[in-house]
Amino acid sequence: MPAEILESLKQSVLDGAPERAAALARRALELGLEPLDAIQRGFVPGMDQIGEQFGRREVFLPDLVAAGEAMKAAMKVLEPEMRRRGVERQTLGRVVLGTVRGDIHEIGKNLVGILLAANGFEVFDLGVNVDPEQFVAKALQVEADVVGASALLTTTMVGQRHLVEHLERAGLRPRVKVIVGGAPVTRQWAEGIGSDGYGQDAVSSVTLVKALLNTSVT
Ligand code: B1M
Repeated sequence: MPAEILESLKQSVLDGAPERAAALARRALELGLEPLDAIQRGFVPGMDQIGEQFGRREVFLPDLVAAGEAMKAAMKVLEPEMRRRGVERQTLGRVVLGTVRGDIHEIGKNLVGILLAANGFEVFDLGVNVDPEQFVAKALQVEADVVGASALLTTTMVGQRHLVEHLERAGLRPRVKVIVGGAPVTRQWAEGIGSDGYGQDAVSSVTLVKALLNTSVT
């Protein structure tokens, strides 16, 4: 694994440089890096570092915005490649995804969606700032097997609890499974709100959804 390219991917996020991030993502593919490795071992450490700096007030909101833009530019390059490499197969199940109300963080949720799609699930991504009612309406409309809610803020995690409650009221539980994830979310929280599972990261979320739907875990 060429350490320099991973370091430069990370640096492009820290510098909030979307064009450089996209160019480096292309370079990483040319060098034979797996797109997921480029994300998880290059760009995400940059996001984690800028997040920590923001927490310590060493950088400010515009820096966070710029880092997010850089990561999104890189994802635009890597996403089609991940989809292309996903094996074509019959649909394993339907998953409705979104980030809960009041929360506009989308990068982790997008990654979960991309990997689920690449692994044979049909994904309906409602985007960010999604009301529980919207999740329920979409789940009914597409006859979802799983609804997944992302939350990145401690203040918006409660939206995941609301989602479980709304699905129960709509009579969709326990048939429709609920998974939750996001940086502040824990397994304990996931269990406490009555969801069916905690997705720690995008890769384990695929395993989780497969296990919940009793499809073969690969
Ligand atoms: Co924000 N932000 N942010 N931010 N931001 C965090 C989350 C924060 C931890 C930074 C910090 O202070 N250290 C902090 C939250 C503190 C807290 O509540 N615990 C924070 C804050 C405070 C804020 C604002 C309130 C700042 C302000 O305005 N003063 C504001 C809130 C806006 C809002 O939502 N209402 C805000 C805004 C933003 C930007 C818009 C600038 C930008 C988002 C851009 C975008 O998404 N388009 C942003 C960013 C980039 C971050 C950090 C730096 C990075 C998040 C990210 O994309 N990580 C973040 C710090 C951090 O998390 N390290 C931070 C990369 C991504 C791949 O990882 O999202 O964790 P992650 O997803 C992982 C797993 O969590 C999991 O799988 C993913 C892939 O492995 N996962 C799931 C996620 N969702 C899942 C769902 C699942 C399963 C697994 O099933 C459904």
